Amino acid sequence: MKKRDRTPRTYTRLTHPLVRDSRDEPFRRATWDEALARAADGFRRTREAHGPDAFAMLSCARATNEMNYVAQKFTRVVMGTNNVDSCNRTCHAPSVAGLSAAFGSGGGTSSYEEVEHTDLIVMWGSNARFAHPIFFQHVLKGIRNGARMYAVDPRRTSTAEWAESWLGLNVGTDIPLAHAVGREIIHAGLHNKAFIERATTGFAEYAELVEPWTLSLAEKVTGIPAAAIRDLAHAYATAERAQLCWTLGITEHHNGTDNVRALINLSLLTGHVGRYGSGVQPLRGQNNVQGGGDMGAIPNRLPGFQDILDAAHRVKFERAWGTEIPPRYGMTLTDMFEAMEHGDLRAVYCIGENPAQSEADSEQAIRRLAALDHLVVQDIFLTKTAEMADVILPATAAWAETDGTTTNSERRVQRVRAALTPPGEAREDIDIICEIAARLGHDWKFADSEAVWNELRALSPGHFGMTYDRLEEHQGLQWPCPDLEVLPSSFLHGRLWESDPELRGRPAPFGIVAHDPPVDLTDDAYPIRLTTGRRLDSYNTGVQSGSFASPLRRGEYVELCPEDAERYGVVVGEQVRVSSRRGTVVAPVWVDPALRPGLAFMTMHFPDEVDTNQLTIEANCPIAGTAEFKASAIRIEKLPVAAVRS
Ligand SMILES: Nc1nc2c(c(=O)[nH]1)N[C@H]1C(S)=C(S)[C@@H](COP(=O)(O)OP(=O)(O)OC[C@H]3O[C@@H](n4cnc5c(=O)[nH]c(N)nc54)[C@H](O)[C@@H]3O)O[C@H]1N2
Ligand SMILES: Nc1nc2c(c(=O)[nH]1)N[C@H]1C(S)=C(S)[C@@H](COP(=O)(O)OP(=O)(O)OC[C@H]3O[C@@H](n4cnc5c(=O)[nH]c(N)nc54)[C@H](O)[C@@H]3O)O[C@H]1N2
Ligand SMILES: [Mo]
Repeated sequence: MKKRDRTPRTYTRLTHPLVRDSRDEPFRRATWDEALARAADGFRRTREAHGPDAFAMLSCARATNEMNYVAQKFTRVVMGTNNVDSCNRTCHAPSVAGLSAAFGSGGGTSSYEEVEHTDLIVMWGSNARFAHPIFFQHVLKGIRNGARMYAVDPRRTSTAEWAESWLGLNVGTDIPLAHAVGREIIHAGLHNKAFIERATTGFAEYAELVEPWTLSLAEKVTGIPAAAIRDLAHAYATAERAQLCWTLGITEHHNGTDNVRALINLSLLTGHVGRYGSGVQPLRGQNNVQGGGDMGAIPNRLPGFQDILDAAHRVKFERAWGTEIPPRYGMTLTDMFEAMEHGDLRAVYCIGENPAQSEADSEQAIRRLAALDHLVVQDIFLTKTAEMADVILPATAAWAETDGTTTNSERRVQRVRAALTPPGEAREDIDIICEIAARLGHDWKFADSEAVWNELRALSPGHFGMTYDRLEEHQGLQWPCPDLEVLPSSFLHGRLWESDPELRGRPAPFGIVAHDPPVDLTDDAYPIRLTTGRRLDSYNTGVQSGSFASPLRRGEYVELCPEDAERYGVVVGEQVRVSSRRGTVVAPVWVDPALRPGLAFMTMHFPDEVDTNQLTIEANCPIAGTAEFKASAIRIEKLPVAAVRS
């Protein structure tokens, strides 16, 4: 077995542009002028030889709204394609798709503060204590104010420790659980008949759909005792106000959008939406992943979440930008990797994403990236993806070195400001994109980030009322904010409660979705269910957190419950071989009673030491394109003593 270097890799900031003439050569330092010209030339050549759709942009969910606006404008105006996407695809795209289908808008319905003033909080597939610690402070205040909390998670997480009841379900059985909760509510006569009648459609079909999901059948499929399911149903239906929050435990499945619909159904059944203190909340991942989508850095929406297929929207942007916009959706991140496989995608401009380590089945992802004709990476660190590039452009860090705005999960747009001096020759993301645009014949004059924001405001009605001055004055504003005087409501869809049908608008349809177990089945060869996720002390692919030297830094482990550790005869710290149908990694064991027999947990935080995504399966949600990071089948083997020593 190959000897492994386990010393943490150190990431230092990129300080000057790097280029190389061929992929076998090392990078050499270049002037900005040379690097920008090379980046632009490659894009021009690709477009001339293979057409606009051979290009794709990955836009940074950590950078500002203004940067995301400019990145999607570059894609649509300079390159002539809608192929722009970001890590939203790996994460909450199912939430956006599910919320849009139900309510016509992809945003979470409530504000953070509302969990402080609610009666019941359900944390469903969300470990907010680790992954959303600021939101979790509001949850704790809610609990102190008397709210009850339920947690639905295969692991007894740090979040679940705070709950009155933990429902430890089998991975991928959220639809059976949600349907059983729905059925129980209907059978107990606790559904909100007036709200259902007035504000929803499809109830009869929904009632029929959930009818087979008795408590005892759901207990068999989910592994949760029937009494606990019944208790959740009654608590949710009888609460005066209730907040249903979910994250990746729901979305990172091959049927993520269906999972989201199944949860939204419960809010429609009980009327827990569109009122202060009652709503549905996907807690978004990156600091500005909500804003990136709002700015149009997604393949199906123009800025302001305006549908590309709607001719009126296109015409508005075509006039403003002086260009034609292709009247079709572009490629999602998932489609892009598929298109690389077939040679249809030839050039990628990757800004602040690390797909070589964050995509499911990373060996396959790396092979596909390597086949590109032209890869430009613009980042603050030399990532694994950057190492594969032709041109590397050093950017400033949006959260500390750049002016602009970002938008959080409660749709609040807030100002960020440059507080630190960027290292070396690093330049702002927006400047770099504009320099490349200029070399391709588009000379945009943005004096500063506010000029970009004002262009967006003029084109997106929901942002029009948010001038920089007003954002400053109110410490951020939530969209939709169409008016320069009136302050926006803190929650969405109050309209559903209006008695006048005109004001009420489109009713919310129940989602008719069926249980569909994980694609990667466990069997005798791969008997363990692996789920992957996060820890409090590290961040995503570890680029921004992996290199810190601290006693808290544990590095990667494969976590097992005590019973399984005993069954495999392994102890804490012992190296094991972990294999899936895609690949094999070696990792030390951690034993944690928060897990249940047959379940293992790993993170994505230390891919330079243990590349967990070699194990995960690229089985995607057909609606949202999100991969099933939460359910792989693995086998664990003790290593022979000699292998451990090497
Ligand atoms: N400290 C820290 N915070 C972060 C990040 C980080 O890397 N580190 N990353 C940010 C990003 S990009 C995101 S998207 C968010 C993600 O935030 P979360 O989604 O809360 O984080 P995860 O740990 O990926 O997954 C949440 C939970 O889903 C559970 N789960 C797994 N399978 C299932 C299932 O089938 N059903 C249910 N109900 N639950 C299941 C897991 O056990 C896990 O506890 O965090 C953000 N915040
Ligand atoms: N196994 C497994 N894999 C997963 C997941 C999982 O739960 N399990 N979760 C998925 C999810 S939810 C996500 S969001 C993805 C995350 O996947 P990625 O977004 O690919 O990974 P990050 O590590 O967050 O990469 C962020 C990059 O942005 C750069 N950056 C930060 N700020 C700036 C800036 O201002 N400008 C520029 N130009 N660059 C900047 C950082 O240096 C870093 O290289 O991973 C996905 N992969
Ligand atoms: Mo994410």
